[in-house]
Amino acid sequence: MAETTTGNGDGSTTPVAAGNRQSGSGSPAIAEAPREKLTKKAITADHPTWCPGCGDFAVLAAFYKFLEKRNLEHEKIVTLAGIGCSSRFPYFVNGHGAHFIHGRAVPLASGISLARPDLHVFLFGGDGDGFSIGGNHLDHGARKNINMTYFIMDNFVYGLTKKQTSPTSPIGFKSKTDPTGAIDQPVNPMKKLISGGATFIARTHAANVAHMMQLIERAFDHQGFSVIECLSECVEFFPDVFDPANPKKGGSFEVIQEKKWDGTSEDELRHDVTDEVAAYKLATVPFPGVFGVFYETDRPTKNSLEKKWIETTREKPGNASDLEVLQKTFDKMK
Ligand SMILES: Cc1ncc(C[n+]2csc(CCOP(=O)(O)OP(=O)(O)O)c2C)c(N)n1
Ligand code: SF4
Ligand SMILES: [Mg+2]
Repeated sequence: MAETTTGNGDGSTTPVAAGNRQSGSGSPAIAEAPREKLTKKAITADHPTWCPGCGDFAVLAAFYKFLEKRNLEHEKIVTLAGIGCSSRFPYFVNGHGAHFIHGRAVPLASGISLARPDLHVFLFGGDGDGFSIGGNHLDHGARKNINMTYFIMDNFVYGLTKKQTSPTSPIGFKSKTDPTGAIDQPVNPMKKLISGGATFIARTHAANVAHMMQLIERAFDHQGFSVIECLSECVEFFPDVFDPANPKKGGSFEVIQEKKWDGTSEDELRHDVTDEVAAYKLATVPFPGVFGVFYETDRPTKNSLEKKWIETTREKPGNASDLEVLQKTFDKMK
């Protein structure tokens, strides 16, 4: 979870105890007005423009539930996205947010997360946005372990642009770009994320709101680059593709049994979420695969490493101002 900090006006932040904020230098502390509980009404913005029945509605509903449950500071909620039907998400959340360039949501979110580590940065988007045009950015956000929670709504198709083959479309899928059926090997999101270096990797389904909620909470509580792939049906351009994974349509929804470390013989068969190779093996289970947390590890975030680096850089010239540090750096280049 993000630590509570206050801006120092120079781009840096200082941790403050909740309810102990100062109104300005030299002025007495002003008691904070009690916060009203965050309600669904307060966080709802425009009425979603998705097609009736689109899986993305359920993701939004789960996100509203999560925000209400965790009662986050309203002004610290940031929702960001690239372009796509799923990427329209920030329009529907009343908070800070941006609907950015197709595939460039991770760099945008990275800048915001690094500049304002006190904010809760949530990123939303589709399989095309995340694994195709944004695939390279996804890898670098993951390896740098930049603190954010990324929800990829995977419908195996480009929905907004009306049915082109996406990087997760199965072989044989007929679309406007593959009228005779897709021939290319699809991306395996779990494998890509594991090898990319993401530190929290999970998989869920939009038909299972309770499961989505559990995973959003765990991803949010994780420090670092946390990603959830959520199968979310495009009822318009790829209907029923998730039936085998949708309990509401009679499909199976096999949840990963995580190790409890209770020393029992059953536990030996359970999944160790810190075991990268075991996570990779789970990712090879054929469609519909398994659902839950594949991998989770603790690694320093870029946010924390960069903070330390900035502090030592400032300390060296005797806690000089940012401008003085910059000037000294330029002087050295002369
Ligand atoms: C640079 C750029 N290339 C292509 C497009 C066209 N475009 C917009 S959304 C999109 C794909 C959306 O697919 P996905 O990310 O899976 O989201 P979905 O609509 O399925 O939720 C494409 C190709 C664009 N807007 N910008
Ligand atoms: S086109 Fe598909 S993904 Fe887009 S809103 Fe409609 S059902 Fe959802
Ligand atoms: Mg898509």
